[in-house]
Amino acid sequence: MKVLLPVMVLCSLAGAQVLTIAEARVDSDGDGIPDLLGDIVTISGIVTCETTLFSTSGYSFYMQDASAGINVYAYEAPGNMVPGQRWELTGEIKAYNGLTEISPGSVDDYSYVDNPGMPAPVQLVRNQPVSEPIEGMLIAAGDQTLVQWCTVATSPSSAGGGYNFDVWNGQSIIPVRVNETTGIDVSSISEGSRLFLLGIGGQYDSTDPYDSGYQLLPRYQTDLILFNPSVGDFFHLDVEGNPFAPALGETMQVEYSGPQGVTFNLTLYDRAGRDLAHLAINSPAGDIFNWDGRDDWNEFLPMGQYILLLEGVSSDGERLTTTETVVIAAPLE
Ligand SMILES: [Ca+2]
Ligand SMILES: [Ca+2]
Repeated sequence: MKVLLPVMVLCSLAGAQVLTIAEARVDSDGDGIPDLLGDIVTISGIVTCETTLFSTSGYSFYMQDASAGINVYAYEAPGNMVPGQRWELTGEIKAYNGLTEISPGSVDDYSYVDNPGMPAPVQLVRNQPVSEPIEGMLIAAGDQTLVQWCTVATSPSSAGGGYNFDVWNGQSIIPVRVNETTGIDVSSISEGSRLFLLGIGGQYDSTDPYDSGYQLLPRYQTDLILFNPSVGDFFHLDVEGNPFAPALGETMQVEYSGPQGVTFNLTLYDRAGRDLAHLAINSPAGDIFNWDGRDDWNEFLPMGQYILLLEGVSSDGERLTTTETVVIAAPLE
């Protein structure tokens, strides 16, 4: 049964009912198509990028309120609209390859509200992908305060007027779509690069039921922060975030290094002395990385106590070793 929403009755130029953006983009039947498709609605939200940033002609940008975000796709937009401002606008709800849009007809459909500044990004937790509820919102992938970066899984490749690459957020892949119109230079990014990213949650899924193809859309060069940690040149092994529960997606940060010319082996042993995970093999340099608690067979290790052994061998054969105890914990109920 189709329920007639009161908004369609009340919606008029004088005092249109303002929907939250979540209400405007609601998909209660879960078919990947906004339930209000084709309806004219009024929303109020903060603009999170320049109005022409994602378009080659016309306007394509994003707005969000506390509830959700949405793409604004239009042939007209006010020239004085800038990121951080809140505007109210009226337009038709549309969908394009899974991306929910609102499409105002003319500049008369926009009105300035106030200037609260840019909203804080939605911070993805470790292993969290981009998904429908955060589509259209400003998102941070990789957490600078926790020093948990994303690792580039595939080097950028040129595609459809821009670049695509994937990053790992823990164990989840996040496709990153760099639009040519943003002018972002990806030449310093390659497989293995460590990144903290900001961007808008987007979707490009050409097939029903429109439940995949979520991506991150960086806006500016400064939305891609390369992380090149310094690990020093003294022989050391440090672990942080120990004990940890890999079953909850927790990771342990491991840092090791030593003087120039030393090659490193980093190996995890159980208490019976079996080597289970080779985390560095003849590595010519130190490193800092997040370990997800998997062994060489890509299986999560059972809870218990383990020994992490760092061996360094200098060019003249001198051998250095140090160890850390690692505890894999069970998830708390
Ligand atoms: Ca629907
Ligand atoms: Ca969608």
